[in-house]
Amino acid sequence: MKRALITGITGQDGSYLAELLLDKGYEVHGIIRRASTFNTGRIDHLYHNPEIYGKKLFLHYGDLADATQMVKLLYELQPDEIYNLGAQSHVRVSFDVPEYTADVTGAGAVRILEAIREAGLVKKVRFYQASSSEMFGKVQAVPQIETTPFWPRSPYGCAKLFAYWLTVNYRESYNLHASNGILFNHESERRGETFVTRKITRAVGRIKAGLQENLVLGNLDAQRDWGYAKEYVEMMWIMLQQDKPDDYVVATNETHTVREFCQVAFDRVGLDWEKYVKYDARYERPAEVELLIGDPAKAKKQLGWEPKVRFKELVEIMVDHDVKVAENERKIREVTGAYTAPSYLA
Ligand code: NAP
Ligand code: F7E
Repeated sequence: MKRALITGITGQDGSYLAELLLDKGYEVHGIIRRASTFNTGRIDHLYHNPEIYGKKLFLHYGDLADATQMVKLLYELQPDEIYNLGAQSHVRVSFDVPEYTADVTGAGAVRILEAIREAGLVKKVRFYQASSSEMFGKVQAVPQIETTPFWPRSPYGCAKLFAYWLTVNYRESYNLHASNGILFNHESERRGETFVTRKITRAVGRIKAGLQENLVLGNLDAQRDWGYAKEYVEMMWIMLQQDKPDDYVVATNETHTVREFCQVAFDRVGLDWEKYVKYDARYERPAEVELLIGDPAKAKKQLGWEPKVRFKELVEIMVDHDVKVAENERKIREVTGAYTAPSYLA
Protein backbone atom coordinates (compact mmCIF):
# COMPACT_ATOMS: atom_id res chain seq x y z
CA MET A 1 0.00 0.00 0.00
CA LYS A 2 1.45 3.37 -1.02
CA ARG A 3 1.40 6.19 1.50
CA ALA A 4 0.70 9.77 0.43
CA LEU A 5 0.87 13.04 2.33
CA ILE A 6 -1.28 15.95 1.19
CA THR A 7 -0.87 19.54 2.39
CA GLY A 8 -4.06 21.51 1.77
CA ILE A 9 -6.26 18.40 2.08
CA THR A 10 -9.18 20.54 3.29
CA GLY A 11 -9.12 22.65 0.12
CA GLN A 12 -10.94 22.11 -3.17
CA ASP A 13 -8.15 20.11 -4.82
CA GLY A 14 -6.99 18.38 -1.64
CA SER A 15 -10.45 16.91 -1.08
CA TYR A 16 -10.69 15.55 -4.64
CA LEU A 17 -7.14 14.24 -4.54
CA ALA A 18 -7.76 12.46 -1.23
CA GLU A 19 -10.79 10.72 -2.78
CA LEU A 20 -8.78 9.74 -5.85
CA LEU A 21 -5.87 8.31 -3.85
CA LEU A 22 -8.19 6.42 -1.49
CA ASP A 23 -9.91 4.91 -4.54
CA LYS A 24 -6.52 3.80 -5.77
CA GLY A 25 -5.82 2.01 -2.50
CA TYR A 26 -3.44 4.54 -0.93
CA GLU A 27 -3.05 5.26 2.74
CA VAL A 28 -3.67 9.01 2.79
CA HIS A 29 -2.34 11.47 5.36
CA GLY A 30 -3.39 15.10 5.39
CA ILE A 31 -2.18 18.18 7.22
CA ILE A 32 -4.91 20.37 8.65
CA ARG A 33 -4.71 23.71 10.42
CA ARG A 34 -6.20 24.25 13.82
CA ALA A 35 -9.06 26.72 13.42
CA SER A 36 -11.67 28.12 15.77
CA THR A 37 -14.35 27.07 13.29
CA PHE A 38 -14.82 23.79 11.38
CA ASN A 39 -12.57 23.69 8.32
CA THR A 40 -13.00 20.08 7.24
CA GLY A 41 -16.33 20.49 5.40
CA ARG A 42 -14.96 19.24 2.08
CA ILE A 43 -13.63 16.00 3.60
CA ASP A 44 -16.27 15.40 6.27
CA HIS A 45 -17.78 12.56 4.24
CA LEU A 46 -14.42 10.77 4.51
CA TYR A 47 -13.70 11.83 8.09
CA HIS A 48 -17.06 10.54 9.35
CA ASN A 49 -16.77 7.22 7.53
CA PRO A 50 -15.46 4.65 10.07
CA GLU A 51 -14.29 2.43 7.21
CA ILE A 52 -12.00 5.22 6.06
CA TYR A 53 -10.95 7.53 8.88
CA GLY A 54 -8.29 5.99 11.13
CA LYS A 55 -7.90 3.08 8.72
CA LYS A 56 -6.92 4.58 5.37
CA LEU A 57 -7.14 8.30 6.06
CA PHE A 58 -5.28 10.14 8.82
CA LEU A 59 -5.25 13.84 9.64
CA HIS A 60 -2.43 15.66 11.44
CA TYR A 61 -2.32 19.19 12.78
CA GLY A 62 0.36 21.27 11.13
CA ASP A 63 1.06 24.41 9.19
CA LEU A 64 3.25 25.24 6.21
CA ALA A 65 4.81 27.94 8.39
CA ASP A 66 6.00 25.28 10.86
CA ALA A 67 9.15 23.54 9.62
CA THR A 68 9.72 21.52 12.81
CA GLN A 69 6.37 19.77 12.55
CA MET A 70 7.00 19.07 8.87
CA VAL A 71 10.30 17.31 9.60
CA LYS A 72 8.72 15.35 12.45
CA LEU A 73 5.81 14.21 10.27
CA LEU A 74 8.04 13.12 7.42
CA TYR A 75 10.25 11.11 9.80
CA GLU A 76 7.20 9.42 11.27
CA LEU A 77 5.26 8.80 8.08
CA GLN A 78 8.00 8.04 5.53
CA PRO A 79 5.56 8.80 2.70
CA ASP A 80 6.04 7.60 -0.88
CA GLU A 81 4.39 10.67 -2.39
CA ILE A 82 3.92 14.23 -1.17
CA TYR A 83 1.45 16.62 -2.76
CA ASN A 84 2.01 20.23 -1.73
CA LEU A 85 -1.39 21.83 -2.30
CA GLY A 86 -1.47 24.05 0.79
CA ALA A 87 -1.37 27.78 0.11
CA GLN A 88 -2.84 31.19 0.74
CA SER A 89 -4.37 30.79 -2.69
CA HIS A 90 -6.40 33.98 -3.21
CA VAL A 91 -4.76 36.40 -5.63
CA ARG A 92 -6.65 39.53 -4.49
CA VAL A 93 -5.99 38.72 -0.83
CA SER A 94 -2.27 38.28 -1.55
CA PHE A 95 -2.08 42.06 -2.12
CA ASP A 96 -3.41 42.56 1.43
CA VAL A 97 -1.12 39.96 3.04
CA PRO A 98 1.95 39.78 0.78
CA GLU A 99 4.40 38.71 3.46
CA TYR A 100 2.15 35.93 4.77
CA THR A 101 1.55 34.76 1.19
CA ALA A 102 5.30 34.68 0.54
CA ASP A 103 5.81 32.69 3.73
CA VAL A 104 3.11 30.05 3.23
CA THR A 105 2.70 29.86 -0.55
CA GLY A 106 6.38 30.40 -1.32
CA ALA A 107 8.59 29.39 1.60
CA GLY A 108 6.14 26.64 2.59
CA ALA A 109 7.44 24.62 -0.37
CA VAL A 110 11.06 25.02 0.80
CA ARG A 111 10.09 23.80 4.24
CA ILE A 112 8.76 20.57 2.75
CA LEU A 113 11.69 20.16 0.37
CA GLU A 114 14.18 20.63 3.21
CA ALA A 115 12.17 18.31 5.45
CA ILE A 116 12.46 15.66 2.72
CA ARG A 117 16.26 15.99 2.91
CA GLU A 118 16.30 16.14 6.69
CA ALA A 119 14.18 12.97 6.96
CA GLY A 120 16.46 11.14 4.50
CA LEU A 121 13.67 10.69 1.94
CA VAL A 122 15.35 12.13 -1.16
CA LYS A 123 15.72 8.75 -2.88
CA LYS A 124 12.35 7.39 -1.78
CA VAL A 125 9.79 10.16 -2.06
CA ARG A 126 8.07 11.77 -5.05
CA PHE A 127 7.05 15.42 -4.71
CA TYR A 128 4.29 17.38 -6.45
CA GLN A 129 4.20 21.18 -6.34
CA ALA A 130 0.91 22.97 -7.07
CA SER A 131 2.22 25.60 -9.44
CA SER A 132 -0.07 28.06 -11.14
CA SER A 133 -0.85 29.82 -14.41
CA GLU A 134 -0.66 33.02 -12.32
CA MET A 135 3.11 32.73 -12.86
CA PHE A 136 2.53 33.73 -16.53
CA GLY A 137 0.73 36.89 -15.36
CA LYS A 138 1.35 39.52 -18.02
CA VAL A 139 1.51 36.86 -20.67
CA GLN A 140 4.46 36.81 -23.03
CA ALA A 141 2.88 34.39 -25.51
CA VAL A 142 -0.58 33.07 -26.41
CA PRO A 143 -1.35 30.29 -25.63
CA GLN A 144 0.99 29.68 -22.69
CA ILE A 145 3.09 26.52 -22.64
CA GLU A 146 5.80 25.14 -20.33
CA THR A 147 8.52 27.28 -21.96
CA THR A 148 6.61 30.57 -21.97
CA PRO A 149 8.54 33.16 -19.89
CA PHE A 150 6.96 33.99 -16.54
CA TRP A 151 5.84 37.50 -15.49
CA PRO A 152 3.84 37.26 -12.25
CA ARG A 153 1.48 40.12 -11.42
CA SER A 154 0.71 39.57 -7.72
CA PRO A 155 2.43 38.56 -4.49
CA TYR A 156 0.67 35.21 -4.97
CA GLY A 157 2.15 34.78 -8.45
CA CYS A 158 5.61 35.74 -7.17
CA ALA A 159 5.37 33.28 -4.27
CA LYS A 160 4.28 30.49 -6.62
CA LEU A 161 7.18 31.30 -8.93
CA PHE A 162 9.62 30.95 -6.02
CA ALA A 163 8.14 27.56 -5.12
CA TYR A 164 8.21 26.51 -8.79
CA TRP A 165 11.92 27.23 -9.16
CA LEU A 166 12.78 25.65 -5.81
CA THR A 167 11.06 22.48 -7.02
CA VAL A 168 13.12 22.54 -10.22
CA ASN A 169 16.24 23.33 -8.18
CA TYR A 170 15.82 20.38 -5.81
CA ARG A 171 15.27 18.12 -8.82
CA GLU A 172 18.49 19.37 -10.42
CA SER A 173 20.56 19.63 -7.23
CA TYR A 174 19.58 16.45 -5.39
CA ASN A 175 17.98 14.35 -8.10
CA LEU A 176 14.70 14.50 -6.19
CA HIS A 177 11.65 13.17 -8.07
CA ALA A 178 9.93 16.58 -8.02
CA SER A 179 7.37 17.83 -10.54
CA ASN A 180 5.44 21.05 -11.09
CA GLY A 181 1.88 20.98 -12.33
CA ILE A 182 1.28 24.40 -13.90
CA LEU A 183 -2.46 24.32 -13.45
CA PHE A 184 -4.74 26.89 -15.02
CA ASN A 185 -7.91 27.91 -13.18
CA HIS A 186 -9.95 24.88 -12.21
CA GLU A 187 -13.30 25.05 -10.55
CA SER A 188 -16.04 22.85 -9.15
CA GLU A 189 -18.98 22.76 -6.80
CA ARG A 190 -16.32 22.66 -4.02
CA ARG A 191 -14.59 25.86 -5.17
CA GLY A 192 -13.98 28.46 -2.45
CA GLU A 193 -16.84 30.92 -2.33
CA THR A 194 -14.78 34.06 -2.93
CA PHE A 195 -13.30 32.95 -6.25
CA VAL A 196 -15.20 34.52 -9.11
CA THR A 197 -16.80 31.37 -10.59
CA ARG A 198 -18.27 30.16 -7.33
CA LYS A 199 -19.21 33.68 -6.30
CA ILE A 200 -21.26 33.87 -9.51
CA THR A 201 -22.86 30.41 -9.32
CA ARG A 202 -23.76 30.84 -5.65
CA ALA A 203 -25.31 34.21 -6.43
CA VAL A 204 -27.32 32.69 -9.29
CA GLY A 205 -28.73 30.04 -6.95
CA ARG A 206 -29.46 32.53 -4.21
CA ILE A 207 -31.04 35.13 -6.51
CA LYS A 208 -33.24 32.42 -8.03
CA ALA A 209 -34.29 31.31 -4.52
CA GLY A 210 -35.00 34.90 -3.44
CA LEU A 211 -32.13 34.96 -0.89
CA GLN A 212 -30.03 37.63 -2.59
CA GLU A 213 -30.80 40.69 -4.71
CA ASN A 214 -27.73 41.17 -6.86
CA LEU A 215 -24.13 40.22 -7.49
CA VAL A 216 -21.27 42.69 -7.12
CA LEU A 217 -18.15 42.02 -9.19
CA GLY A 218 -14.97 43.74 -10.37
CA ASN A 219 -13.30 43.29 -13.77
CA LEU A 220 -15.66 41.50 -16.16
CA ASP A 221 -13.19 41.59 -19.06
CA ALA A 222 -10.60 39.26 -17.53
CA GLN A 223 -10.22 36.05 -19.53
CA ARG A 224 -9.53 32.70 -17.94
CA ASP A 225 -8.96 29.12 -19.03
CA TRP A 226 -11.40 27.34 -16.70
CA GLY A 227 -11.34 23.54 -16.28
CA TYR A 228 -12.93 21.03 -13.91
CA ALA A 229 -10.97 20.41 -10.68
CA LYS A 230 -11.86 16.72 -10.43
CA GLU A 231 -10.07 16.05 -13.72
CA TYR A 232 -7.07 18.19 -12.83
CA VAL A 233 -6.18 16.30 -9.64
CA GLU A 234 -5.83 13.16 -11.73
CA MET A 235 -2.94 14.83 -13.54
CA MET A 236 -1.19 15.44 -10.22
CA TRP A 237 -1.20 11.71 -9.58
CA ILE A 238 -0.22 10.78 -13.15
CA MET A 239 2.83 13.08 -12.95
CA LEU A 240 4.16 11.23 -9.91
CA GLN A 241 3.75 7.84 -11.59
CA GLN A 242 6.26 8.71 -14.34
CA ASP A 243 9.83 7.40 -14.22
CA LYS A 244 11.12 10.92 -14.79
CA PRO A 245 9.86 14.04 -13.00
CA ASP A 246 8.92 17.00 -15.19
CA ASP A 247 6.75 20.12 -15.40
CA TYR A 248 3.41 20.21 -17.21
CA VAL A 249 0.79 22.76 -18.20
CA VAL A 250 -2.70 21.54 -17.28
CA ALA A 251 -5.40 23.53 -19.08
CA THR A 252 -8.26 23.32 -21.60
CA ASN A 253 -6.87 25.60 -24.34
CA GLU A 254 -10.12 27.62 -24.25
CA THR A 255 -10.57 31.05 -22.74
CA HIS A 256 -13.66 32.98 -21.67
CA THR A 257 -14.35 36.30 -19.99
CA VAL A 258 -15.88 36.70 -16.54
CA ARG A 259 -18.79 38.34 -18.40
CA GLU A 260 -19.36 35.18 -20.46
CA PHE A 261 -19.30 33.12 -17.28
CA CYS A 262 -22.06 35.35 -15.88
CA GLN A 263 -24.11 35.06 -19.08
CA VAL A 264 -24.01 31.25 -19.19
CA ALA A 265 -24.62 30.93 -15.43
CA PHE A 266 -27.68 33.22 -15.33
CA ASP A 267 -28.99 31.71 -18.60
CA ARG A 268 -29.04 28.30 -16.94
CA VAL A 269 -31.83 29.46 -14.60
CA GLY A 270 -33.55 31.69 -17.15
CA LEU A 271 -32.40 35.04 -15.72
CA ASP A 272 -30.89 38.01 -17.57
CA TRP A 273 -27.44 38.56 -16.02
CA GLU A 274 -27.35 42.28 -16.88
CA LYS A 275 -30.24 42.96 -14.52
CA TYR A 276 -28.37 41.58 -11.52
CA VAL A 277 -24.61 42.13 -11.93
CA LYS A 278 -23.26 45.37 -10.39
CA TYR A 279 -19.75 46.76 -10.38
CA ASP A 280 -17.55 47.69 -7.43
CA ALA A 281 -13.90 48.79 -7.81
CA ARG A 282 -12.96 47.07 -4.57
CA TYR A 283 -12.90 43.75 -6.42
CA GLU A 284 -10.28 45.04 -8.87
CA ARG A 285 -6.62 44.11 -8.30
CA PRO A 286 -3.69 46.58 -8.20
CA ALA A 287 -2.26 44.64 -11.16
CA GLU A 288 -4.50 42.34 -13.18
CA VAL A 289 -3.84 39.19 -15.18
CA GLU A 290 -5.90 40.01 -18.27
CA LEU A 291 -5.69 36.81 -20.28
CA LEU A 292 -4.83 33.19 -19.60
CA ILE A 293 -5.06 30.29 -22.03
CA GLY A 294 -2.93 27.19 -21.70
CA ASP A 295 -1.98 24.57 -24.26
CA PRO A 296 -1.73 21.17 -22.55
CA ALA A 297 -0.17 19.47 -25.62
CA LYS A 298 2.81 18.18 -23.61
CA ALA A 299 0.53 16.56 -21.02
CA LYS A 300 -1.49 14.95 -23.81
CA LYS A 301 1.55 13.69 -25.73
CA GLN A 302 3.61 12.43 -22.80
CA LEU A 303 0.96 11.46 -20.25
CA GLY A 304 -2.12 10.85 -22.38
CA TRP A 305 -4.12 13.42 -20.38
CA GLU A 306 -6.89 15.54 -21.88
CA PRO A 307 -9.68 17.54 -20.22
CA LYS A 308 -13.22 16.33 -20.91
CA VAL A 309 -15.46 18.84 -19.15
CA ARG A 310 -15.65 22.05 -21.15
CA PHE A 311 -16.69 25.58 -20.22
CA LYS A 312 -20.48 25.39 -20.61
CA GLU A 313 -20.74 22.03 -18.88
CA LEU A 314 -18.55 23.27 -16.02
CA VAL A 315 -20.73 26.34 -15.48
CA GLU A 316 -23.84 24.17 -15.52
CA ILE A 317 -22.45 21.64 -13.02
CA MET A 318 -21.70 24.49 -10.63
CA VAL A 319 -24.98 26.35 -11.13
CA ASP A 320 -27.09 23.20 -10.75
CA HIS A 321 -25.33 22.41 -7.49
CA ASP A 322 -25.71 25.92 -6.11
CA VAL A 323 -29.37 26.12 -7.09
CA LYS A 324 -29.98 23.04 -4.90
CA VAL A 325 -27.94 24.47 -2.03
CA ALA A 326 -29.85 27.76 -2.14
CA GLU A 327 -33.20 26.01 -2.36
CA ASN A 328 -32.31 23.99 0.76
CA GLU A 329 -31.26 27.15 2.55
CA ARG A 330 -34.52 28.81 1.62
CA LYS A 331 -36.48 25.89 3.06
CA ILE A 332 -34.43 25.90 6.28
CA ARG A 333 -34.97 29.63 6.63
CA GLU A 334 -38.69 29.13 6.17
CA VAL A 335 -38.76 26.68 9.08
CA THR A 336 -36.25 28.29 11.43
CA GLY A 337 -36.32 31.91 10.33
CA ALA A 338 -32.53 31.86 10.57
CA TYR A 339 -29.52 31.62 8.32
CA THR A 340 -28.09 28.19 9.02
CA ALA A 341 -27.02 26.11 6.04
CA PRO A 342 -23.32 25.99 5.26
CA SER A 343 -23.05 26.26 1.49
CA TYR A 344 -21.28 22.98 0.87
CA LEU A 345 -23.99 20.89 2.46
CA ALA A 346 -26.35 19.21 -0.03
P1 NAP B 1 -7.87 26.18 -1.64
O1 NAP B 1 -9.24 25.60 -1.82
O2 NAP B 1 -7.71 27.60 -1.28
O3 NAP B 1 -7.12 25.27 -0.55
C1 NAP B 1 -5.93 25.68 0.03
C2 NAP B 1 -5.57 24.70 1.13
O4 NAP B 1 -4.35 25.16 1.76
C3 NAP B 1 -6.60 24.57 2.24
O5 NAP B 1 -6.64 23.23 2.67
C4 NAP B 1 -6.03 25.45 3.34
O6 NAP B 1 -6.44 25.10 4.64
C5 NAP B 1 -4.56 25.15 3.16
N1 NAP B 1 -3.69 26.14 3.80
C6 NAP B 1 -3.79 27.48 3.75
N2 NAP B 1 -2.82 28.05 4.50
C7 NAP B 1 -2.12 27.03 5.06
C8 NAP B 1 -1.04 26.97 5.96
N3 NAP B 1 -0.48 28.07 6.46
N4 NAP B 1 -0.56 25.76 6.32
C9 NAP B 1 -1.14 24.62 5.84
N5 NAP B 1 -2.18 24.62 5.00
C10 NAP B 1 -2.67 25.81 4.62
O7 NAP B 1 -7.00 25.94 -2.97
P2 NAP B 1 -7.26 24.94 -4.20
O8 NAP B 1 -8.09 25.64 -5.21
O9 NAP B 1 -7.66 23.63 -3.68
O10 NAP B 1 -5.79 24.87 -4.81
C11 NAP B 1 -4.85 23.90 -4.35
C12 NAP B 1 -3.45 24.40 -4.65
O11 NAP B 1 -3.29 24.62 -6.04
C13 NAP B 1 -3.09 25.73 -3.99
O12 NAP B 1 -1.71 25.69 -3.71
C14 NAP B 1 -3.36 26.75 -5.08
O13 NAP B 1 -2.57 27.90 -4.87
C15 NAP B 1 -2.93 25.96 -6.30
N6 NAP B 1 -3.58 26.31 -7.56
C16 NAP B 1 -4.95 26.39 -7.62
C17 NAP B 1 -5.55 26.64 -8.83
C18 NAP B 1 -7.04 26.69 -8.96
O14 NAP B 1 -7.53 27.20 -9.98
N7 NAP B 1 -7.80 26.16 -8.00
C19 NAP B 1 -4.75 26.80 -9.98
C20 NAP B 1 -3.37 26.69 -9.88
C21 NAP B 1 -2.80 26.42 -8.66
P3 NAP B 1 -7.81 25.70 5.29
O15 NAP B 1 -8.92 24.83 4.73
O16 NAP B 1 -7.59 25.53 6.75
O17 NAP B 1 -7.92 27.12 4.84
O1 F7E C 1 -10.42 35.64 -10.31
C1 F7E C 1 -11.92 38.65 -11.84
C2 F7E C 1 -10.55 38.80 -11.23
O2 F7E C 1 -10.22 35.08 -7.90
C3 F7E C 1 -10.58 35.41 -11.69
C4 F7E C 1 -6.78 30.96 -7.88
O3 F7E C 1 -7.26 29.64 -7.74
O4 F7E C 1 -6.67 30.76 -10.26
C5 F7E C 1 -7.24 31.52 -9.21
O5 F7E C 1 -6.82 32.87 -9.30
C6 F7E C 1 -10.78 36.72 -12.44
C7 F7E C 1 -9.76 37.80 -12.07
O6 F7E C 1 -9.16 33.60 -9.65
C8 F7E C 1 -14.29 39.42 -9.20
O7 F7E C 1 -10.08 40.15 -11.32
C9 F7E C 1 -13.95 40.01 -11.25
O8 F7E C 1 -9.32 38.42 -13.25
O9 F7E C 1 -11.57 33.58 -9.42
P1 F7E C 1 -10.42 34.46 -9.23
P2 F7E C 1 -7.67 33.97 -10.08
O10 F7E C 1 -7.25 35.29 -9.59
O11 F7E C 1 -7.58 33.74 -11.56
C10 F7E C 1 -5.25 30.72 -10.30
C11 F7E C 1 -4.81 29.87 -11.45
C12 F7E C 1 -4.64 30.36 -9.00
O12 F7E C 1 -3.58 29.75 -8.94
C13 F7E C 1 -5.27 30.94 -7.77
O13 F7E C 1 -4.92 30.19 -6.63
O14 F7E C 1 -12.04 37.26 -12.06
N1 F7E C 1 -13.00 39.12 -10.94
N2 F7E C 1 -14.76 40.23 -10.20
C14 F7E C 1 -13.17 38.71 -9.66
N3 F7E C 1 -12.52 37.82 -8.91
C15 F7E C 1 -12.96 37.62 -7.64
N4 F7E C 1 -12.33 36.71 -6.85
N5 F7E C 1 -14.04 38.30 -7.13
C16 F7E C 1 -14.75 39.20 -7.87
O15 F7E C 1 -15.70 39.81 -7.39
